[in-house]
Amino acid sequence: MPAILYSFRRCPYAMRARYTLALLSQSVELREVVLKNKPEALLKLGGRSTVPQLIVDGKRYPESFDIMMWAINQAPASSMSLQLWPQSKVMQTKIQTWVSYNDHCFKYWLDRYKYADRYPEFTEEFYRQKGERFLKRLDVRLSRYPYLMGESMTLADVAIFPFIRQFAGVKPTWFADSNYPNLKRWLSGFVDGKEFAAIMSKYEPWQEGQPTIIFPTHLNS
Ligand SMILES: N[C@@H](CCC(=O)N[C@@H](CS)C(=O)NCC(=O)O)C(=O)O
Repeated sequence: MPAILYSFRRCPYAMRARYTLALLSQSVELREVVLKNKPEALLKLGGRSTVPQLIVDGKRYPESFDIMMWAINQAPASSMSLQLWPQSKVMQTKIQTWVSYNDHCFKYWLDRYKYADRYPEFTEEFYRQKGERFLKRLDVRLSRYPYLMGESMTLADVAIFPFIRQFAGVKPTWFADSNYPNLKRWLSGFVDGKEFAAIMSKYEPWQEGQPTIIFPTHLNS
């Protein structure tokens, strides 16, 4: 039985998980979830019902980064898996530090910028400026290297780009006019690529008993 991935197309956590699975050609059964109407099969697992969630032989991975690591550990040692998750402990710690900053600090301001009307204590511009601190750091880093860790894409890039895409999407004109040339180049490399188009395919919400959808689709044949 394939591993089951509960996913939501537009969720940045789910995007990073799907992107990693696709890069490493790790196949899962994809179950598209509507957050307002989560399927019974997910709810009855109990506890957290956030997406993405991966279920493998009864073992549950409710954190997107753990799903990315599952994909790395499943994949045969290849140039892609070693590139995404280098063996150097120093590099691994650096990747985790960037991802952790994204998830725990940047995401906080991103939510407030995106939904400024729900957080009327401060203005949208205030929230955007808080988020821009991370954009600036990324832009400086990316002025020196094509990717966050250097010459090659790692899990740091894959984990973070969906959140920068979301930030850019709040006010696309503002982002287009902003002075983050390196960040824009890096983001375009992801969102204009064929891998991203492939992981953003649309599926109807999953229903019990429906035909299995294998993801990534290039593993269907
Ligand atoms: N720390 C989790 C966060 C996942 C998360 O918050 N997902 C959102 C969708 S983007 C969600 O499921 N929200 C619905 C809910 O909290 O019930 C991860 O890395 O996977």
